[in-house]
Amino acid sequence: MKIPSNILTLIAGIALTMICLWYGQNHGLMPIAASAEARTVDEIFNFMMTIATGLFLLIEGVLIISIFKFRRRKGDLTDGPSIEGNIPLEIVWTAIPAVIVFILAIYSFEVYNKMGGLDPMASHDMGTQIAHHHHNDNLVALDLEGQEVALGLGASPGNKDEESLVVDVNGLQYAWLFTYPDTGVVSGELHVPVNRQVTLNISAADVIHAFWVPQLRLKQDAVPGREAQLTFVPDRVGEYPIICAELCGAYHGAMKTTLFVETEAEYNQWVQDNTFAQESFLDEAVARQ
Ligand SMILES: [Cu+2]
Repeated sequence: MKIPSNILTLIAGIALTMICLWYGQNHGLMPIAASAEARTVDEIFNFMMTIATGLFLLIEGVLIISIFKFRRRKGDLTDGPSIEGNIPLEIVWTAIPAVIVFILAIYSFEVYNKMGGLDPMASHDMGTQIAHHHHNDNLVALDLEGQEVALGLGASPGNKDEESLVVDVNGLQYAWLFTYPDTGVVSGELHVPVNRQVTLNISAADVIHAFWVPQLRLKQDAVPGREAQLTFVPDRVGEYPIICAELCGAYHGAMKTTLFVETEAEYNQWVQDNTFAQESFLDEAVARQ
């Protein structure tokens, strides 16, 4: 019995659809998602993986089938049939990618906008940014004087909560320095409580660095003389690497630290410990003078 080819095509199409829908969710290419923003990014990534898997299997599948099915048989010295193109086919294979690209463009625009990336206020509102960032340490305040611009993801005022935890992040050769304006804590590690919005004001003291946490799916350049922002909601307790993602010098590869997403209690304890440690250090320094 011979199965009609349109039935075979239908079965292949269903199988292909199921495989790419499954693989789009189970590719395992992404690290753990530790923020609400990471989940949004993963949704579009998975969507693209689904489409890419379908296209890959379809094109490679047809190629492999053709290699065997239309190979030159022994003793066959004839030319292949002369085919002069196919207008409907060309319209279809132009229209399908055009539609896919259009959908992806709208979707990614939507995701970027949701994360605050398109906010014009974030990159042009110089006045308020200058006023806002004078609590940076002296070194930076001097560098940034009069020419600060905030840009970056999640910077939209509409996106920002009242109770957002603000941390000033300074990149320098070869370390990250985190200053908590509310409590005065200065640290080489970034500690944040889980499920509370965090706003990072990112700057650089010397050369261009980039603040990157793969588990947040967020990366932001740290540019001398400029102020950039990242706003996110960490929603998974854990320890995640903070990596400098811009070649910044000989020890660029060592410019790493850790983001600690902690429970409220753990975070408060850390703040208390560090406030106490810094106060006693300062007291000692004053006493010595
Ligand atoms: Cu760096």
